[in-house]
Amino acid sequence: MVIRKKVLLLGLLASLLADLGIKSEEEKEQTCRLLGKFDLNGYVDAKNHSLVIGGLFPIHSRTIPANESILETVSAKCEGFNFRGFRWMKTMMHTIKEINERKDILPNITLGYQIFDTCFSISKSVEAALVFLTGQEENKPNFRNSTGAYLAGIIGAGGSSLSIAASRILGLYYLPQVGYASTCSILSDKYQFPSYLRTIPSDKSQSSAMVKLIQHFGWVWIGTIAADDDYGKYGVKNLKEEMEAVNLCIAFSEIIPKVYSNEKMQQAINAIKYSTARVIVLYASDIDLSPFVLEIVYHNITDRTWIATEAWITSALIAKPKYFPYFGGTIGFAIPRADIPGLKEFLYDVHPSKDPNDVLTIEFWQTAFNCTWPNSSVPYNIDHRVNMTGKEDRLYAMSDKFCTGEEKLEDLKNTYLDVSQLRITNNVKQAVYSMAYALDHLSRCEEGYGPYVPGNTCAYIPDFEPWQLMFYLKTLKFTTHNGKRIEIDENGDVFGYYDILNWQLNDNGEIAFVEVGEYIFTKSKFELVIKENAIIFWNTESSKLPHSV
Ligand code: TCR
Repeated sequence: MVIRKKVLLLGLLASLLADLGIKSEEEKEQTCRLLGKFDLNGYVDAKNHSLVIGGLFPIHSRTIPANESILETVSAKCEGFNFRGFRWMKTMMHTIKEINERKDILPNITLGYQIFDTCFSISKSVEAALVFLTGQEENKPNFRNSTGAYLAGIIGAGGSSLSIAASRILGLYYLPQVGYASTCSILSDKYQFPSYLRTIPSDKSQSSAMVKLIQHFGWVWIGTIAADDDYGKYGVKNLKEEMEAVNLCIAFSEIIPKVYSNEKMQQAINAIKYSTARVIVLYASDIDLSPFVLEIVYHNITDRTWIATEAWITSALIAKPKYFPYFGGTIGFAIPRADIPGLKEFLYDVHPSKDPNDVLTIEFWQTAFNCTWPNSSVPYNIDHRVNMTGKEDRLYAMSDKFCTGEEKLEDLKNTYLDVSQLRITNNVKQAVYSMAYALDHLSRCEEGYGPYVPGNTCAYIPDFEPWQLMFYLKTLKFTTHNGKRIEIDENGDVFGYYDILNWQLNDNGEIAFVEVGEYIFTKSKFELVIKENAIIFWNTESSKLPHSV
């Protein structure tokens, strides 16, 4: 495995001009500097493989606003190590390893990977999409073959806005992209996103489920808070349309800013404070939600019932006992949980001494154990947002203690190692499997009986065209390791079900996600069931079901 610390890439334009021999060396140099360089962290394992699968994961939570000259660097640095994203990424590696060991899928081919950190940002996702397509060598755009192995397709990216941005570029080439967490309804539009598919249901289903939940409990007036991105905005838009259709009312509709703005944040807080609506839908990823949660605590806003989307319902960032007075009783949706055999051992197999260039593992270790790895250049816990809000409770305290390498992962209570709530993680696994099954089907094609007309021809590994693989992905059906069916429809979508979870405090003082019902949806059936004997915790003064009028 090669750890790709810095990917240097000239802009596509510069490369093309240079290839055409239009510029002198000096001019070329100038163009490079003007276009800047891409600086992506990630992992590549392409040697000895004919095919690689690309991956995009949010291993950091945000980019740092650059104050250097734009001519020097256009690629932002990142901060806020994201343990959950790190686990998702490792799951992709683990799944590829598993597939390579299997004799029944792609028996004569071993897959490699090329994975980048998106830092949960659109800019990094776009950079990565360009690198996937053009390669990393200066002046040499190398379509889909930049690692020396052919790129089959891409897994990711995490958030909808990132997948949308990447997809607009990848879609131009019809390069298959299988999402594991991007749920925005517009990604189903094949006119705009012809090569996007996913192993997670569209938010259209979740918004319908929410309306059913609201009706079930007899609430009428609902507040909504959305993240300032495609996920939040389209999610709330769908919800509003569905609510209006059944005569439910929106009391207020506010946005959580992406880049911290006290003014915008206070607008949202005031809406919550002064509205009589006691039930509020929060449509946001957990990463975007944490500054908002701190505001709720700061303003001591209690006696509200929050309806959670699947993006934060089981998030360790939000589900902390100290937030329980404010967020206890939260009710919402989660995609099904799964166990993944062998993953735990794979996750534990991580140590910074294995490779001094593995900056992500070093940062993982430093952040997890609150220490500094000796002689490493990896910055420890820089956090610019803390200084901006003044309210952030730091995730980890600063420490000038050195790491010894003897720290024990077993002693750690950390999201990365928590395999009790594998939901998106399982989607990552299934996304990788989708790609592998499609490749497997492609590889089993018999000339003369193939799918492409005229001539019923076949495509061959490794140098097939992206659309030839899309053909197999678009109609893919398979059974997962835990016996679930995955059937991708013509829009790249899947059906499934949500668990309905309620936040309660268990005897150990931890937050328990108690299953109180489920929402099942297939082509013909949409059904919400709240268990008859379910005991739901409501965070109201009377502990009774809240009214929201
Ligand atoms: N769709 C969100 C992102 C997201 C997410 C998550 C992020 C979902 N679930 C869990 C972190 C953890 C669902 C989007 O932007 O589409």
